[in-house]
Amino acid sequence: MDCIFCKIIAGEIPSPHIFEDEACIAIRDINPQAKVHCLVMPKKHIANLTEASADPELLGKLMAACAKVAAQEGIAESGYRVATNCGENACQSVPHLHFHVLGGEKMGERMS
Ligand code: DGP
Repeated sequence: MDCIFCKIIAGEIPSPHIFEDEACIAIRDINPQAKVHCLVMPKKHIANLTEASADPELLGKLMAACAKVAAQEGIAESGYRVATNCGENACQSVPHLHFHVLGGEKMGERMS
């Protein structure tokens, strides 16, 4: 499958895995939109949140991983934002589910 995140997970495209467990990995976003901007993604190819809703156990693991990554990055106390873009109107650009973990600075109140 021609999926850039599957290639990063497989190590075919270099991008340090800053976190890894049995279900997911985390990397730093190539185009950071905050001082800390990481991406948490399942090892298994799943297109987006709609598709992942069939596997709530996996979604729980991904949310727990987001919190672990935030702690590892030192932003758990100061606060952070977790977001996922799902589909065209949300401007999802990589069709492999990923959660953005953003923080390290004060962010805007608006989500859109
Ligand atoms: P989204 O627009 O929600 O699908 O976010 C995709 C994010 O993935 C975007 O913020 C940039 C990031 N990204 C795309 N390609 C790469 C890559 O090759 N390496 C890394 N580290 N991040 C990437």
